[in-house]
Amino acid sequence: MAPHIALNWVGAEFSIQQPDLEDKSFAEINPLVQVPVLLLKDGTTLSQCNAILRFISDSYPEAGIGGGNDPFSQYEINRWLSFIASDLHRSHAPYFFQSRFIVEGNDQQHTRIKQAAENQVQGLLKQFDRWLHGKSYLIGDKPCIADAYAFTVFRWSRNMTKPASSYSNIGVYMDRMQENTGVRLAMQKEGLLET
Ligand SMILES: N[C@@H](CCC(=O)N[C@@H](CS)C(=O)NCC(=O)O)C(=O)O
Repeated sequence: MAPHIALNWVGAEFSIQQPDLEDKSFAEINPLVQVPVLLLKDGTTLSQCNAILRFISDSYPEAGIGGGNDPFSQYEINRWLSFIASDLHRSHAPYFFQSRFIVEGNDQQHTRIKQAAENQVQGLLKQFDRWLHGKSYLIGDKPCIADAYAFTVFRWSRNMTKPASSYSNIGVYMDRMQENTGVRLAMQKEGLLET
């Protein structure tokens, strides 16, 4: 959803597909069998969410969603992108896929892995909530590519005891993002919002 939001923001011409990850033909497109993947008109395949987000922002500099030419803004966006991908995104993996984290685990072990993941996510959300204090967006007064990614990942905790939206600053931030046209369009298209 993050690249989908960014593509809306820059006004790109594109279509989206929900691939069947079980289908062997998808492994030919991305051997890691993961989304997102961006297929360009010339047949080039781009993978890795942050690289795709950068490609979109750099391809449409006039949209101003990648920090422009200012090295410090670039650094700040890259720092958010790294944190979201390497820390926040990854820490959700054991919450969703316990069997990848224990060989032949039983239900009780799976429950404990899930709980540990939830605890780790909560620690990161707590810190993220502090960082968001006084901010409308991650950098400056308009959304950037890192906001598209943060909003996407915040939604994943919606079934946890304490979802991201229940943190005061994150909750207000998510409401603000959800009012954004590009975000709403992406959510509608992905069936995540009533039309
Ligand atoms: N490092 C990759 C991670 C992508 C990723 O974890 N994608 C998830 C969806 S959010 C996925 O396709 N998971 C399928 C699976 O792991 O089976 C990126 O940044 O694009």
